[in-house]
Amino acid sequence: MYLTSVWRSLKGRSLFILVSLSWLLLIAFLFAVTTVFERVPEESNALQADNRYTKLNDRLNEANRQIDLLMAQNKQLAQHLQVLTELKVKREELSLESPKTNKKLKVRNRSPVNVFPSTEFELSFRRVRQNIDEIWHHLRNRMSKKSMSFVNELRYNMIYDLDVLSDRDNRWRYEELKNLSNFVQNRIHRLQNPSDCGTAKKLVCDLNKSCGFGCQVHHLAHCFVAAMALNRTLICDTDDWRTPSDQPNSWGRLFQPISQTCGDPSGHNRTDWSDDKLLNSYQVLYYPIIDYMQPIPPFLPLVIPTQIADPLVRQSGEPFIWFIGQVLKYMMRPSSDMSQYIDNFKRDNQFKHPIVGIHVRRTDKIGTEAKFHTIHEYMFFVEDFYNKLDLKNERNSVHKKVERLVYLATDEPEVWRKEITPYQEKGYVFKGDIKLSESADPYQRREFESLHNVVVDLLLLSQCDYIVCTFSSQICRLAFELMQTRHSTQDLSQAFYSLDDIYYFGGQVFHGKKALVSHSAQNDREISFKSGDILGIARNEHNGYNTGDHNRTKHKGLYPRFKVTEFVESVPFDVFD
Ligand SMILES: Nc1nc2c(ncn2[C@@H]2O[C@H](COP(=O)(O)OP(=O)(O)OP(=O)(O)O)[C@@H](O)[C@H]2O)c(=O)[nH]1
Ligand SMILES: *[C@@H]1O[C@H](CO)[C@@H](O)[C@H](O)[C@H]1NC(C)=O
Ligand SMILES: *[C@@H]1O[C@H](CO)[C@@H](O)[C@H](O)[C@H]1NC(C)=O
Ligand SMILES: *[C@@H]1O[C@H](CO)[C@@H](O)[C@H](O)[C@H]1NC(C)=O
Ligand SMILES: *[C@@H]1O[C@H](CO)[C@@H](O)[C@H](O)[C@H]1NC(C)=O
Ligand SMILES: *[C@@H]1O[C@H](CO)[C@@H](O)[C@H](O)[C@H]1NC(C)=O
Ligand SMILES: [Mg+2]
Repeated sequence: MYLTSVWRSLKGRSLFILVSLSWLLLIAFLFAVTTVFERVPEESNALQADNRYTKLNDRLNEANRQIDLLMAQNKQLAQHLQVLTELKVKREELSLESPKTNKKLKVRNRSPVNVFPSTEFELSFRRVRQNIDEIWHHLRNRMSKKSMSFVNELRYNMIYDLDVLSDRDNRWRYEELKNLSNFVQNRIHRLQNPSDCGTAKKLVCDLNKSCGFGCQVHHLAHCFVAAMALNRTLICDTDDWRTPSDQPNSWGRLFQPISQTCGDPSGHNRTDWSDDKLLNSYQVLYYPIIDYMQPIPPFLPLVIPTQIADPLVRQSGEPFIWFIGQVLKYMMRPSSDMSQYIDNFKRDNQFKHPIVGIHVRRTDKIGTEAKFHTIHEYMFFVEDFYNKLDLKNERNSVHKKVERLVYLATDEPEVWRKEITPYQEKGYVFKGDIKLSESADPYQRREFESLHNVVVDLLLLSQCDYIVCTFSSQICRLAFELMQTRHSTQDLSQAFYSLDDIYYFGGQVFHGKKALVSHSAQNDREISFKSGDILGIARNEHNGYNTGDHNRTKHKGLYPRFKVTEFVESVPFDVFD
C-alpha cells in the first residue's frame, strides 16, 4: 500500500507530517466528492434522473469506502506512532542511566533500525539452549525421578528466560531465513525451467533405485543437489514412479512437476558421471545413485553451498538439514488435489498449534533395521514439551492449561487401538487417522492409496512444532528436513527427539564435529582431543556424550557433547552465482 511504503521509507522520522498528510488526503477527498455532486448536470426525464441517482449512489458508496479506508490507515499510523513513541521513551530511559556525554546524543541520533546480533551471538545462544538439555540428559541418567523434578522446573524456567531474550530479534531471524528460502526456491525454479530445453545443460536421474518411498525421494534430492552444484536442469522421468500399471502417474497426482518447460532427456551428446576432464562440456550427464559415486564429488552431503553459508550458519542450527529441506520443499510442492486434501484433513481433524508429532515406525522395520520402542518412550518427550509450555504460560500469567495435542503417524494400526488409551485418559488428544495407518500395511505399499497416505502423514508431521521419532526411518528424516523450511520465528533445528539414530543423509561422505575446547579422557571409554580437532559422530548417547572417532588419532570412544560444535563444510554451487 502506498501509505505504508511512504511510512517505511521515512522510517518513522516525520510522524506528524504523515498523520497530517493522511488527514489532508481525507479532506481533499471530501472536497472532491463535493465537486462530484456539483458537476452532475441537470437532466429532464425521470429515467435519466433515476440513472443519475444510481450513479450518485455508486459514487457515494465509493466515497464512503475510500473514507473507511483512509480512517483505517489513519488508525494504523496512529498505532505505529504509539509504538515508536514507546521505543523513544525506552531509548531515553537508557540514556538517562549513562553519564551525560556525547553518547546520549549519538544514541538519539541513530536511526531506529535495530542493530542485529552477530553470528557468534546466535551460535552461543543456540549452544546455551542445547547445553541446558545436555545437563538434563546427563542428570536424568543418574538421578532419581524426584530430584529430576527440581532439575526440570529449573530447566523450564531457564528456557523461558532464554525465550524472552530471543524474542527481541525473532522478527529478524524469521525475515533473514525467509529471504534465504525465497532466494533458494527462486534459483531452483529458474534452473528447472530453462527457456530452451533443446540446448539446456541437463542432469538425468533415474528414479529406479530399488528401495522404499523415503529412500527414493532422498535419491531424487541427491540428484537435485548435483544439478544445483553443476547448474544443470534436473531431468527425471517421474511417470512410472512406484506405480502399479493400473494406477499411472503417482508423482503427478501427489506433487507438482519438477519442471514445466523441460522434461526431455535428449541432447547433442551425453555421458556418464566420471572424472573425464571434458565432463562439463557434455550437454547431458547421467547421474548415478549416491552409493555408486565414482569419483566422489565435492558437493556430496553434508556439504552446503558457500553462497548461502553465512546467513544459513547464523540462522540455523542444522544448516545442511535446512538446505536439503529446501530441495525437498521444491520437489514435493503438493499438487492441487493434495493441497486440497491436506486442507480438508486439517479442518476435519481440527489440526492446530501447538502440536507435537510422533512417528511410530513398526511392522517390517522392527528387528531388521530398528529396535522396537514403546509408546511410553515417545510420550515421555511429548509430556516434557507440554510441561515446558505450561510453565511458559504460568510465567506469562496465562492460567489456562494448554490442550495436549499429538499428531500420531504410524504404520501400525494397533498403536491407535491399544497403545494410546492411557494417554487419552490423561487428557492427551490424538490427531491423525487410523485409516492412514491401515493403508500402510506392508502388502499394500505399492497401492496408490498407501503412497498418498504416507505423504499426508509426512506433510502433517513436518507441520508440527516438535517431532518425536526414530531417525533410522527415512520418513521421519524427511519430515524433519521439511520442518526446517517452515517460516517460523524459532529455529526448529532442536525441535525433535530421535529415539535411535542421529540425523544422517544416506551415503553422506562425512559428519564431523569440531572441538571448541580440549578434553582429556576420564576413563578408557573416552577419547582425548585438542581444541580445533575434528571428531566424527556415530551416536548421541543421550547422557551428555557422543560416540565417535578422532579424525587424526583414529581413536574411537565417548566425548562430551558440549565440547564440540557442528563442523560445516561448504563449496560453491554454480546455481547460486
Ligand atoms: N501412512 C503411513 N505410512 C507409513 C508411515 N510410516 C511408514 N509407513 C509406510 O512405510 C513405508 C515406508 O517404508 P519403506 O517403503 O521401507 O520406505 P523407506 O524409505 O525405506 O523408509 P523407512 O523404512 O521408514 O526408513 C511408507 O511408504 C508407508 O507405506 C506412517 O507414519 N504413516
Ligand atoms: C529481506 O529482504 C527484503 C527485501 O529484499 C529486505 O528489505 C530485508 O531487509 C531483508 N531482511 C533481512 C533480515 O535480511
Ligand atoms: C536404473 O536405470 C539406469 C539407466 O537409466 C541403469 O543403468 C540402472 O541399472 C537401473 N537400475 C536399476 C536398479 O534398475
Ligand atoms: C557436446 O555438444 C556441444 C554442443 O554441440 C559441444 O559444444 C560440445 O563440445 C560437445 N562435447 C563433447 C565432449 O563432444
Ligand atoms: C576427516 O575429516 C575430513 C574432513 O575434513 C573427512 O573428509 C574425512 O573423511 C575424515 N576422516 C575420517 C577418518 O573421519
Ligand atoms: C547457470 O545457468 C544459467 C542458465 O543457463 C546461466 O545464465 C548462468 O550464467 C549459469 N551460471 C554459471 C555459474 O555457470
Ligand atoms: Mg525401508
